[in-house]
Amino acid sequence: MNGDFSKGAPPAMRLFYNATSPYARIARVAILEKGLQGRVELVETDPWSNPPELLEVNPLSKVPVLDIEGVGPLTESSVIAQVLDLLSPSFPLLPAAAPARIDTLTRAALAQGLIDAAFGLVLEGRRPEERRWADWTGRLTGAVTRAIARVAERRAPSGRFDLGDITLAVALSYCRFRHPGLHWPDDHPGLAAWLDRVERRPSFVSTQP
Ligand SMILES: N[C@@H](CCC(=O)N[C@@H](CS)C(=O)NCC(=O)O)C(=O)O
Repeated sequence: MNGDFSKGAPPAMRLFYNATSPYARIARVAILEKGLQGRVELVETDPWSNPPELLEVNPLSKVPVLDIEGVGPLTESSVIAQVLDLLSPSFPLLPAAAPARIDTLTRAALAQGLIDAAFGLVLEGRRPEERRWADWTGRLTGAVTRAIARVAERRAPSGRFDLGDITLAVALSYCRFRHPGLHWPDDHPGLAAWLDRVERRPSFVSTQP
């Protein structure tokens, strides 16, 4: 495995993605913000149908997968974003050193958990009505509501647009897209206005579900 990206042009890559996947959107936004789109072939796929070309790079049949020439396939959106950050010095997604790096990773982790809960709610809603588990739906809704309240209350502008911000904006955008009945934009207008601004970035416009 050749993982030394310090010399020469970034390697050729393929990104397996699905247009509505928030996890894949993190990788797509990261690629665009870092200006790496010229090195990445986008492969749209449906993970739910176990396509052989996806299974070859990810036995879990999940997106995103970033297949890097000379390195191999990477899974997990946050791992993909962190490796993309190593490929080019432009637009750093993560500060180099603690404590700023810890802050970015902590904010990205909470936002990732928000996506997990919001995505879990979508999956629960796809079950036949009689098989839905109200307690579980309530637990996930509580997690979504509390996580959004926490970021609204504690989010201080970091002065940069980093992986924590990208993951949070993808998470909130996904909540607005999949759960329009949740009234967090009314409860936290400052956060909703921030999301409106982020959604005008070209990287968000072109990856809208
Ligand atoms: N923790 C993973 C989650 C990836 C994930 O669950 N992706 C969904 C699409 S939104 C998927 O491919 N699901 C197919 C499945 O679970 O079988 C990440 O951050 O990349």
